Amino acid sequence: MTESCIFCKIVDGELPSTQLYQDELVTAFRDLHPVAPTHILIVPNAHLASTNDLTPEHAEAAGRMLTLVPELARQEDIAESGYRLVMNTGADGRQEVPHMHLHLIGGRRMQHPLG
Ligand code: DGP
Repeated sequence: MTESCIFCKIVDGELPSTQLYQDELVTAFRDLHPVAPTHILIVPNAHLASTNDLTPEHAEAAGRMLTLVPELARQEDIAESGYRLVMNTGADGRQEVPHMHLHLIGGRRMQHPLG
């Protein structure tokens, strides 16, 4: 846990969130500023600033973040209609919170193309 990190605090329950899932590796909760009817953030419980910090030892947590997606998508009833997965990294990627996270966004038709 990094003391000042808001997502670490959410993982630890020190900050409130609408939590949808938690296990020993990952936590999923609703985004505070949703851009679509479904907007969920999936984070590793252990602090990683961004995808730049990923190493092979994080493979299980990173894999869990992805394999959780279809379960959440079915719960949100967007598995069939579709959704977008986004991971922003660094300034050019417009990452605002420096704890790696995967956005699961759905419930409306996305803009195309990316960018
Ligand atoms: P990004 O730009 O990829 O770093 O996205 C950060 C997201 O985190 C953004 O969509 C808003 C969300 N967010 C920021 N602070 C909080 C918070 O305190 N609680 C929750 N649930 N979401 C937050």
